[in-house]
Amino acid sequence: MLETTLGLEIIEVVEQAAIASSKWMGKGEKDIADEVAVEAMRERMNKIKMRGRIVIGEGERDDAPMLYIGEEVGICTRPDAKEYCNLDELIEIDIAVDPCEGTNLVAYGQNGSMAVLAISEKGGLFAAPDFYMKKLAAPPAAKGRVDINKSATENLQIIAECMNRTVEELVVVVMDRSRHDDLVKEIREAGARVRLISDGDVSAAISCAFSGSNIHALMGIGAAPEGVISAAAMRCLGGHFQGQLIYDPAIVKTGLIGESKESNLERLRSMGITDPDKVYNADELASGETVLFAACGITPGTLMEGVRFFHGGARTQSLVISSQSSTARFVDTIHMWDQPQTIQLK
Ligand code: VTB
Repeated sequence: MLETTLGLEIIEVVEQAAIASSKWMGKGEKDIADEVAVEAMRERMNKIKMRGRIVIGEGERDDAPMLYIGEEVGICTRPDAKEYCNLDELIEIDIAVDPCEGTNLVAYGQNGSMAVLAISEKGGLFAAPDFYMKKLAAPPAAKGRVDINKSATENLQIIAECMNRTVEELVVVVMDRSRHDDLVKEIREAGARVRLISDGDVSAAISCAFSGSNIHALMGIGAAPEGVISAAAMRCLGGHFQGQLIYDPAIVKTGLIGESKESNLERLRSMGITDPDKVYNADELASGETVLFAACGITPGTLMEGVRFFHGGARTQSLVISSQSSTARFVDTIHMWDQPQTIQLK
């Protein structure tokens, strides 16, 4: 149901966010690149006949004017919804959004940014707190064989075995942060090669599920909300994804989490997370019966092209993944605003 009613619409949602953001590519203004993506995503979402609720968004209501956690989106959430929607037949859906995943990448014109979202029925996506998450992503062949509790060395040996190759033939993506110094050292000593990225671990995680991407694992700590979005795609693609919340400021000192471990644990408890050390699998982070994922490249990346403008229009590439139809569709769209002079075939 979700896919048939929302399929094309959610492509437009990510396309519009990507186009808006890409106008700010290379301008050194990461906040604006984000803001315009949020605005475009929200505007397009509110034209869809649905009753949606943001479960992962731009932050808590007080800090985020738009697409805040708990915000209702879609025509059928309007006070006059009766006029437009058959409220009896309506399914309520939960939405996780990251309108500009990799704001720095956009601001500095670097590869790997995208507009992305995941959708499921109400309760189908883990409402991850704004914490960090230790992540392990690996190709479908290694699913359930690798384990976040094993060492990087062991996991690399398992991936190599499952893929019938040597550890030297593997590439691991790690975010370029000092917290990963030991991890990077271990991966190199094990014989694998490392791709350090400055941002954008959603794209890196999902790339593990596609052979030909030349990315065989994502290891290390990134943000938890991005982990849920990655898990939604990996669940549909049959790739391996595990995540474990990080709440100890001794492990991650910057950013989202507070200064004291105790207060962080308290915050998690208040959100109903009783086992803070739990390792979540992809199908626990995205547990709904139906899961839909859509992303559109802002700058070029491993999975998708970035937005390309031409006189009178633009061309985008998106990836839409559905658990319902078991499909991963690459959608190449030409957006014609004025009468275009030429439309290129490829
Ligand atoms: C992480 C990563 C994201 O930002 O959230 C990162 O998951 C921020 O990490 O993909 P730090 O706080 O360590 O800088 C992204 O790279 C982009 O949103």
